Amino acid sequence: MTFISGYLGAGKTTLINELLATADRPIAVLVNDVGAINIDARLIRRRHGDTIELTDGCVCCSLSDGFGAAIDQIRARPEPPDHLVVELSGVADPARVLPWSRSIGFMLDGVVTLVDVDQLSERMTDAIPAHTIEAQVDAADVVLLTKLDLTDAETVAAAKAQLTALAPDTPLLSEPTGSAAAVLNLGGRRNPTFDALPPPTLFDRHVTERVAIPAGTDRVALKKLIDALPRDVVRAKGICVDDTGAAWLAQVVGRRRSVTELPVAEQADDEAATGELVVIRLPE
Ligand SMILES: Nc1nc2c(ncn2[C@@H]2O[C@H](COP(=O)(O)OP(=O)(O)OP(=O)(O)O)[C@@H](O)[C@H]2O)c(=O)[nH]1
Ligand SMILES: [Mg+2]
Ligand SMILES: [Zn+2]
Repeated sequence: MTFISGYLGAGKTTLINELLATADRPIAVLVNDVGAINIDARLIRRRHGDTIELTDGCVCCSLSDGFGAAIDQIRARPEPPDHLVVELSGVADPARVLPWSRSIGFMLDGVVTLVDVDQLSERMTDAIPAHTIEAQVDAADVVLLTKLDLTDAETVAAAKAQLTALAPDTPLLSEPTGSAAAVLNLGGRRNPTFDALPPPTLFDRHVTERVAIPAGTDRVALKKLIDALPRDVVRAKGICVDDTGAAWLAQVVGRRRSVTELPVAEQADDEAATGELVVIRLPE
């Protein structure tokens, strides 16, 4: 079992899709998305059938029954996968889910924490994301730096210094290619202790909202909609289908806001996953 952790929008789903594209053996994926709609499960499932979702809450705070049931379901398969990759929610503390890796039939391969170097310094100025990121880095066997293409060498060096100060003995990976291969088969936990469970109270303090995307919204209108979201929004995502049948994916990660087309061939038929933005803010 491999846990992929990292703050909201750090690039977890992107990494898992990369990893599945190059996998040479059966991998099952369990995806926890805090919103009421599991956009990530959809984005993974359209390329890879074997995806289980945990939706509407954080697995480390409130969805542990669901996690247990998913593990039972995977174990009971006639041909169980070689590897289970778990995408934790962006607000999860990996230390709170580690004990699940001792479920019968599983062993822990490692905790990989992604850090968006492009927005690390902004995130660390607010106590809620800062505590979340610190806990995630603290629990990591490996820290993978992401968004290297969006930033400069100076920012990367500052991020590395900040992360090294938080976790001096944890390897930092900053290779833009081959990351997927580098994060599986860590061969067990670097530090095999399972500390007492930290309290959940620190983590799930983000505010999650749903914003309807009006029928007929096209690319331009969707971009306008996300550009109008308040600046305290740390994460938003959603899919809509316009009048021509084209599907658009909106992605907000802090100050970065984009709309991209979902290729028709990759469109799932689950209508339920469209027409709404999941918006996550910090409390006032
Ligand atoms: N430029 C750039 N964009 C990236 C990189 N990794 C991820 N992204 C983009 O960042 C946005 C968020 O990526 P996701 O993979 O959905 O992030 P996540 O950690 O799964 O997000 P949550 O599950 O919502 O916490 C998307 O628009 C990605 O295309 C990267 O290395 N470089
Ligand atoms: Mg994701
Ligand atoms: Zn949680």
